[in-house]
Amino acid sequence: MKIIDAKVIVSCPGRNFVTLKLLTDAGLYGIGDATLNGRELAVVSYLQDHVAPCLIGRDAQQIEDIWQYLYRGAYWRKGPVTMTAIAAVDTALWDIKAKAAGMPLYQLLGGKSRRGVMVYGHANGEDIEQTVEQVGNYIDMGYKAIRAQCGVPDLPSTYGVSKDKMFYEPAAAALPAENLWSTEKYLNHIPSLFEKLRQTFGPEPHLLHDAHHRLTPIEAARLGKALEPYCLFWLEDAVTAENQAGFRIVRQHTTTPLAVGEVFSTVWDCKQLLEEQLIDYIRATVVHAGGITHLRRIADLASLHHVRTGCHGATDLSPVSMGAALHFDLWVPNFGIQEYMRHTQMTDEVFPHNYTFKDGYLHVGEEPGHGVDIDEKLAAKYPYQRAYLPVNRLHDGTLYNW
Ligand code: EZ4
Ligand code: CO
Repeated sequence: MKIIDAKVIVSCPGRNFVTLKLLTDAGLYGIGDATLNGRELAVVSYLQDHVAPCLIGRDAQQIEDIWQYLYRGAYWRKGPVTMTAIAAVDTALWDIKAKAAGMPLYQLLGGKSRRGVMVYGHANGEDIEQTVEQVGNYIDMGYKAIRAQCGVPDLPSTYGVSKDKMFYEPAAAALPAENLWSTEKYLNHIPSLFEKLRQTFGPEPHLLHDAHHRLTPIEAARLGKALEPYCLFWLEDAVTAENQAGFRIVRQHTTTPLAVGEVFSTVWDCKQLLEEQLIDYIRATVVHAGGITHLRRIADLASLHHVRTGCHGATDLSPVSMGAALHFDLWVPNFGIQEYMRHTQMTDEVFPHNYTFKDGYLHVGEEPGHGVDIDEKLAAKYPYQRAYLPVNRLHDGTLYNW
């Protein structure tokens, strides 16, 4: 079964998505997500100019060989642009293989390990009261797990807090917005949010929080300790992880479970974190960490060290990523949870899919493949619009982590 065409489709149904469609001489095609938020066109060029010419004529069934060919063959290894491009090819090839086998993708991976995929939703508000109300809404919708973020007094904007309660979209400006950040104000405020949430909703709902890479290890240790009475499911991205050893300090001080890895692109980004058991959940995803072929290796290493999966699933990961992730989640033995930020109706229409939400779980359909398609005609109606994530500055103007 030969690959005869590799189409890179760029579309902006409310936000930008890059999608790879691989076509074969058997009439089967596969779809992969290639969206790298704020750097979309770098992956478009990587795929169009450098990957597509090497794929034409290759056997679509040789997923592993093509993965190695693109990873080793580039000579320049790793990095988010490379790994997102490889991921798109890999996801499309798994889609094709599953369609050829006449099976939903999870069957090829080893079948179901669970009845459904527990997901967490995003509750946010300008203040504690609003966030509490939003968490209540998610509980009413059936969610078992909710991430809670809230505005910080004296900071005009805060990560994760949006006007539209169902759809948080940080990449909204044609040039990066400049936000203000204060770790002191944040640390003083956040524990009271979780105190209020536990008072209101009791011990049952899983509560999560994302610090979005803004703390130093010792600050993260303080936050983790302060949150211990409220038994979080996890504290996410407390610290940037280029220096994996930094997590040792956090780990030594707190029993709050730690999650990190949405920006990771290979197993090398988390080797030490996993081997030293410095985290509890690994957030690497299908789309940014080399596809199912590579994510499976990360999950296997994680499982040796008591680390479970918690794949990234924000709106900048297209429904194609979500579909592929759900098949992965259904199989992976050391599954933890899946992030699920709902897409807008406009996005859902461009990417017809068969996954459904019920009682806090997502379920995939039984159709062959990963179950997500792209409506190319509709996609063509929404041309690319340049959009950047914000940057953060401290009060004195110093550029900080967003
Ligand atoms: O800021 O996906 O947990 N989710 C997140 C996301 C990220 C965006 C960046 O593109 O941290 O909201
Ligand atoms: Co995050």
